[in-house]
Amino acid sequence: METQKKLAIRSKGLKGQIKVPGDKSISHRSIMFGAVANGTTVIHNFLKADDCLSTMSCFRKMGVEITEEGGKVIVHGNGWDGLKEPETILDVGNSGTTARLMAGILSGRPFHSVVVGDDSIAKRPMKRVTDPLSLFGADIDGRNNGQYTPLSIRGGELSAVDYNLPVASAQVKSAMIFAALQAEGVSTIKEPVPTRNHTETMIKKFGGDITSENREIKVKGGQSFYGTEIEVPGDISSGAFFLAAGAVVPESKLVLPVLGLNPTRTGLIKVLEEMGANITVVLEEGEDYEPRGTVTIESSALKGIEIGGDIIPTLIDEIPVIAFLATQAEGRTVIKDAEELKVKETNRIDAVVSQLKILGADIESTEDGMVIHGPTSLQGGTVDSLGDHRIGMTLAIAALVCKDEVVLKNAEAVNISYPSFYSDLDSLAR
Ligand code: SPQ
Repeated sequence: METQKKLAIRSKGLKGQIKVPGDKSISHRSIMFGAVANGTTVIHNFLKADDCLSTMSCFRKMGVEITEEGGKVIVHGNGWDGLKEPETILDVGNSGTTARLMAGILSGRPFHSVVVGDDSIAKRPMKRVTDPLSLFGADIDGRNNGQYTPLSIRGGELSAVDYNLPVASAQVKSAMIFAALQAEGVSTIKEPVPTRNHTETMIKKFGGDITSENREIKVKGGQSFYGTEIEVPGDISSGAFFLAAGAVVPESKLVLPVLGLNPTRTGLIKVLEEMGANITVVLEEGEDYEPRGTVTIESSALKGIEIGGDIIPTLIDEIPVIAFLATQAEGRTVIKDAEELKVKETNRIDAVVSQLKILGADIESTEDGMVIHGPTSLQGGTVDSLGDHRIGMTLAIAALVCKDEVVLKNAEAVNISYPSFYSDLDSLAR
C-alpha cells in the first residue's frame, strides 16, 4: 500500500543512543550459507526487513526449514543436496542481492527454478551474473537474452573458471563464489576494485576455505559447510542516516553501538572525517569475523570534498545521504566514478538529484555522479522515495533541517531494509 508521510522537522539537538537493526548483506548471506551447511545455524540480530524475508521465503520454497525462537532465526541445513526443486517461482521481491547470489547457488543444483522479482528488479541488469555463471557451465537464461528477470536456471555440474569481473560488484563476485564452491577445480575471480567481502568472511565462519590477495580470489570447489552461530552487527548503511543527521542538525550528539565496521563498508566514515565531522570510532576487541564497534557523532561545520575511485564501492549505498550532507557543507562536493548508482533500486543519480532539488538543493547530475554546492538552506515540499528505501530515508533526514513542511510519498519503501526507521528517528527527535 502506498503511504504518504509528513516528515519531522528538527532544527536542533538530536541526542541519544541508537542501535540500528542487523546488517542486510550479512543477514542474506547467513540464511544462504545456513541453508547449504550441514546442521543448525543460529542467527542473532537477523534483519527482519522485506529484502531478507524474501531470501528466507525463497529458501523455504526449496525445502529448507527455517524457524524462529525468541528473536533468533534458526536455519536447519542439510548440505547442498538439502535444497530441493521449488514447486513454484522464487520471488525475490525488491532484493537484487537475493536474485544474484541465489542464481549462483542454483547454478550448481540439479533442478529447474525460475527467479522473479518486482518491477524494479525487472529493470536491474542480470547479464552481469548470467554471463559468468554460463562460463561455469550453468544452464541459465533470462528475458531479453539473459539481461533481465525472470531468470530460468537448470543447475548441474560446473567446472572452475578464471574470470576478471568487468564491474566492481559484490553481488556478481558472490554469485560466482557460490558457483565456484560447487564446481570441479579451483576458480580464480579478479575484482577491478575491492568490494564488500561478507561472502568471503562467512565462508570461513562456516568452516570453508577461500583466499583473497591483491584483488584475486581463489575458491576450491566441492566444499561443505557446517552450521554455526552468527551475531549480525548493526547495518552501517542504516546507521548512515543517523550519522548524517548527527553531523548536520545543530547541537546533536548520537551514539551508535554495535555497528558493523568491516573496512569494505566504512567509506562513509572516511568521508565524514574528511568533511570535518566530529566523529569517533571505537572498535570492539576480539570479534572474529565481522568487525564492529561504537561510533559517536556530534554536529560540526562541514566542508565540500571530492569523492571517487576505489572508495566508491565502500560507500555505494550511502551516496544518496552523502549528497544530502554535501548540501549542508561549505563549498563544492564532487561525487564521481559512481555510475553503478544508475542500476540500483532506482537510478539513484537521477532520484537523489531530482528529489533534493525539490527541497532547494544546488545539485546537478553528471555522467558518473553529481556535483553539489553548499551550504543551502533547504525549504519544504512534496518529495517521493520513488519506491527506493535509501532515497526515502535520505529525504527523511533532509527534512530535519528544512524550513517548511516536507511530505514524503511512497514512504513505506523503508520497509525494504529498515522497517522501524521512522519510529527510531522519532525517538531521537522528541
Ligand atoms: O540487494 P540490493 O537491492 O541490490 O541492495 C542494495 C541496497 O541499497 O540495499 C543496492 F541497491 O545494496 C547492495 C549493494 O549496492 C547490496 C550488496 C550485497 O549485499 O552484496 C552489494 C551492493 O551491490 P553491488 O551491485 O555493488 O554488488
